[in-house]
Amino acid sequence: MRTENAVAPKTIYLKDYTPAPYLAKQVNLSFNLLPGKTIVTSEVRYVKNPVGVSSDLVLDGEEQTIVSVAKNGVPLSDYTVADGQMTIASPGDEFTLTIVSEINPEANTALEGLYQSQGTYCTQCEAEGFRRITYYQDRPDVLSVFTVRIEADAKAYPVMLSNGNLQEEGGLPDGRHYRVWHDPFPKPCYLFALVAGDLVRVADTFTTMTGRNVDLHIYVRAGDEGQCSHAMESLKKSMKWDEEVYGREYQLDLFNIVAVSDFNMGAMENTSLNVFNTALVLAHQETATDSDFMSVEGVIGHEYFHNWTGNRVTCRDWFQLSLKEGFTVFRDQEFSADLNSRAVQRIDDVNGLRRLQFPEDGSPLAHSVQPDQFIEISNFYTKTIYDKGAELIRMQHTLLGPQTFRKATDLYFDRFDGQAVTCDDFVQCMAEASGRDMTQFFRWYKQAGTPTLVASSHYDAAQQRYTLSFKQSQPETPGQTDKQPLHIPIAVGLLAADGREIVPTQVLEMTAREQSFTFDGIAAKPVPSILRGFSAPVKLETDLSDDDLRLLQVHDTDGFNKWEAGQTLALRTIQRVMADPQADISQFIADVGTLIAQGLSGQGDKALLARALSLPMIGVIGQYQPVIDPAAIDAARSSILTQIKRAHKDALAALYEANANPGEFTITPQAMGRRTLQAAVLEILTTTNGTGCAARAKAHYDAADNMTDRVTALSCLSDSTQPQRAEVFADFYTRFEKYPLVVDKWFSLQAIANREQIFDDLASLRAHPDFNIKNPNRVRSLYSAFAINNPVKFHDPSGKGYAFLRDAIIELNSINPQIAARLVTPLREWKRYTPALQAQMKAALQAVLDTPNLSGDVFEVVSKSLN
Ligand code: 0A1
Ligand code: ZN
Repeated sequence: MRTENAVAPKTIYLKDYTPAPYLAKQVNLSFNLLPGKTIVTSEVRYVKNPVGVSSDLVLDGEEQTIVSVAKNGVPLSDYTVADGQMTIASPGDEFTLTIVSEINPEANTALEGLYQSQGTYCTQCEAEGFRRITYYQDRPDVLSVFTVRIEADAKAYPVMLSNGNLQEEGGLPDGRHYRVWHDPFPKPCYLFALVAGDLVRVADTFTTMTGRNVDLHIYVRAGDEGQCSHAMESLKKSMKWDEEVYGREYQLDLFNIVAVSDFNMGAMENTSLNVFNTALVLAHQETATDSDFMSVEGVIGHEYFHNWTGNRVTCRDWFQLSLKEGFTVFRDQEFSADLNSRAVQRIDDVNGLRRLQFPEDGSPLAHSVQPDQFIEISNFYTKTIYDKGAELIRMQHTLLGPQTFRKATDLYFDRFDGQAVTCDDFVQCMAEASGRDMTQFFRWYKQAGTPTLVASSHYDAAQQRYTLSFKQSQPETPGQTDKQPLHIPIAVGLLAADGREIVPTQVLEMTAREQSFTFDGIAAKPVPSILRGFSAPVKLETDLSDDDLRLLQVHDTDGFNKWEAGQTLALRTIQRVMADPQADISQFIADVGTLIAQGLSGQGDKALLARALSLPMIGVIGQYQPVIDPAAIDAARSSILTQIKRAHKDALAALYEANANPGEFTITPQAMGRRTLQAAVLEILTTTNGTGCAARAKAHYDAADNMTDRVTALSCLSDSTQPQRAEVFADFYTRFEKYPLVVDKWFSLQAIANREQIFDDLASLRAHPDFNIKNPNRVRSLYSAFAINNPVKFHDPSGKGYAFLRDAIIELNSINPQIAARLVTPLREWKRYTPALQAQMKAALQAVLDTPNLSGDVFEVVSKSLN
């Protein structure tokens, strides 16, 4: 018996890809789940790959004890095990390999492979978790048919699930039972899943476009079954949407979702057995906010859409991760846009991109959407792979137009169903279906960094000709200094001085470093609306005047750019106040008054108005500063909010009242719009933190009949020094202490407080009996909430914020390396901050790097950050 554990960090390169030496024809797995140890028997029929370049079979395996190895039923000792791999030299053209090994799911705190969450066995195999279950070629281009037998105690584990269809079940001696599952569709091992536990089932059905009935089952812990209806409705909507928009039908007769409390990410698309973080399944008005409801809908959609984009067509290697993730994010964004408000969805998606992906793209960890190298693939589940990847798909959709894009995706699914392919294959389908040359476009996949697009304009009255000129440039990023110009779709419309649209949206295609586009027959100097719908993920700089922006803010027909014009005005105002705290910003304050008046007239979309009334967040503003100083941004932002409140107090109070809770809870876009508008108004009204503010926020809490309103009140009180703060937080805890997802909110809402005693608060939250370092949701609710959503105190000049995070990273390094590595995120952008902050952030990173026994995950992000 031998055990293999630590594996030294090693860089893997895309250029080194070679096909797998052996194909796996059939995989039979058998799990004997016993307390303290699980025995895994894997029997695989291997056939030599005709295009393989080596004749040695190399299997990946970690964190397990090998009990026996046999070839064609005969014990085999002629193998070597080193560095997480078992090598069998030239085993032959076709043979069956049987490996018995022992694993310990109960002791697995990394939550990769087979582990337990509150007594339920579950798996997480993407990206490289399967190797913690058994020795196998753990790579996405080895596809096989899986048959899985599970055996366990019948009382403790009445539910036992795996992928595909139930083939056989029965009782066994000693109170045990077994089930056999068979998935007829070949799949890579990262899509394998197993669940065993004492769970309750919520059931429904869906009839597909060809009239087949699919059973839909959601499994949760007893007591949570009343919180599944939104997830179930979202699943049915997703299945229908994929049929209508992409012509994609579900292929099996059963679709299972299981919710677990301990999960490193949001959810996982294992074929017909999705495993979800409870946070993305459970939703009820009393415990979930509107934004939770939206996330559940989006993520249920996301995982379901992976059935085609990820599972039926999968990735050749992990450098192609965005092939499935970028496309699937684009699909879930469009699904949410179709179901709710397209403009609101786009605003929120772009805000997220700017706040989280742009900083990544400007950091030492900047990487391209199809990276060339990595050490630990789990570090590459990034905003760049997911969200910038989605922008790349969106640009192709824009360039081709919806019909041709659909032709291209049909071609993609037809050609590659059942195969493991590359991003290049995807773009090739776009090229073939449209007859376009996409070679230059592909640079978007290879070049990291957020491009800057500078626009200027010229009007020639004599010729009645308007010219828009653009310059594109790209920053240097690690390992990439010589960037080539990109193919950028720039959606543009023109407005006349009276606000009429004189040229409707056109997509200009920029391919050179500098390029001009002319519009003829333009009778007077127009105002351009540039980059409508945020048609490319760039930083746009224009020569528009404040008056031009004001015109767009009122008249633009593009909902995104209408909002964007207001945000640009707000950004300019914040910059003015940062340069001179006494600056005259009366025009801006008056413009906000116009928006409030518009709200009082009852006109317009409330969700859009709420977003128009919200100043850009500190993280977004920072992206436009050459050197980021969060405290200075916050001071300017607060001063503007105070001026808005002083100038418009009565109108704001009236707008608040006009949008009071009508007493009947729904989650329609209109109802959510009303709540979010009321919240935006309350945020301004409570900005000065006096007794009146606290009383107002407490009244909002007392009147609440749903979690959205409660969270609104708590976030308005969180910075407060008034006595109501403690009262409301205490009441909230007492009411919801039995609901872990709500207790997460209780932690977060305190961690984001911008107030003097925050470091004492953080220490007591860390010491609170409900804090559990092994539960990723709880870790995120304290540490990520603080480090990402409390920029002022995280970047406190004392360095205490960095030290708080540093200690958690070091502690988690040995418990859950994936989560530890993810916590490093806010530190890696250290070079963008003021010199004093930089030095402290760097020191925190160095302290982590100096920690003995650093995991590959943490080593990679910390060492690259310090480069
Ligand atoms: N493919 C999943 C994300 C995912 C990735 C890795 C995981 O392991 C910790 C879990 C989930 C998705 O895109 O939803
Ligand atoms: Zn995904």
